[in-house]
Amino acid sequence: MSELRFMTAGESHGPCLTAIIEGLPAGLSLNADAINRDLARRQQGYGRGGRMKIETDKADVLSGVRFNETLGGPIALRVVNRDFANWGARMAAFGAQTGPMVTAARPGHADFTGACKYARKDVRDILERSSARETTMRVAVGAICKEFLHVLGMEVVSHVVTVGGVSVDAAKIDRAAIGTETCSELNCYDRDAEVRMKQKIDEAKKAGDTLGGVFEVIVRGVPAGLGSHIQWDRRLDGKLAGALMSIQAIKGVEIGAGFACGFLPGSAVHDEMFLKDGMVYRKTNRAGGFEGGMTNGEEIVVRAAMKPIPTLMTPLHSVDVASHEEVLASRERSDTCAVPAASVVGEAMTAFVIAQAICEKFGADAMVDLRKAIHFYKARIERDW
Ligand code: EPS
Repeated sequence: MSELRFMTAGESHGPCLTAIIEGLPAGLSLNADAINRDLARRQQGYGRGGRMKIETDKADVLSGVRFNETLGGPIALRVVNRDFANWGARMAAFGAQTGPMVTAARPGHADFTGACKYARKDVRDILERSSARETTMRVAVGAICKEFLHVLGMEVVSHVVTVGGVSVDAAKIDRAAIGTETCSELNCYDRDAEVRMKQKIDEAKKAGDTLGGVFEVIVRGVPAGLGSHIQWDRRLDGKLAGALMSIQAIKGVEIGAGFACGFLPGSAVHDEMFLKDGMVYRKTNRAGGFEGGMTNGEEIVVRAAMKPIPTLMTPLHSVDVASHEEVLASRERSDTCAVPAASVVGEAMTAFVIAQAICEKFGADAMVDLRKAIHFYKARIERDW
């Protein structure tokens, strides 16, 4: 069976970013608005830098879709970098190098390791691809996966829970509203905490510093039984954690109660099971929607921690890859805080992993067959558990 997969290409200041997603069934209704809406969400957020004022990311669909429906073939997507107009000579595919080289590595970025590994003397050869601008295409791909999941009754939403050490008060958050309300500037659903988070961002910006944080992704309506306990690489919680960890600047991922599980007894961790009208239900969801590497029918709840962006306007102590001297790290235009943007990328990666698991379990040639397969499966597990 073919697997749902995608790949991206493009440099941050190159002519465009591209992606190919392959393995979605034919007959999925799509429109450009759904993709462009998420692209716009990724560009927003208090604490973002100058680049987002230049770009208005819009996806061109170059293949795989005809008259608003997928054809089953690879879907090729392109987002043009408007900033290329300012970078054409410095980013030319052919010809002699123009413009200054970047040689002072930024601690925490791919600069130093990438320059060593790929034997590059201009750190720009590394930073152009390692930049979080690449996540534009993950979001475009993820928006298509979200549409696919939406027509099957699943919703992928997110919210920011911590920025720069300021955390939301979970008791104040109406969880049902997450993803339905118009997004706030930090994609945060505790307004008081958001005010304090914005103050922290202002302080960091003034100090030439940057801030990280934590976001949470929730998937509603997922059927039980995606993934498998049978083999290590079929455990869906593992795939999800890997997909989130692959997002630029993510340093930690936890599912459900996550790290807190290590501090609590079993009686305070496991979600007890009850019966109503012959159906199993739970009063808690500390497992975050996974048991034995499989979805258990509860909401998927996964959090990711983002480190502060490594480009500091008050630069850190570092080394120069050309002169081999100690220097201050290079400064590039960048963001003070990009956690809200990362939360949109988190939705995209989560949507991709769940869509992949759906295609694997139910087949992915035609939407009509897939819908029926899910319908019969759900009816069976409700009846014959
Ligand atoms: C980004 C585009 C980049 C940065 C940021 C994310 O634009 P530029 O480098 O032209 O200012 O704003 O990149 C990084 C955080 C990074 O580490 O490279 C974007 O589109 O998200």
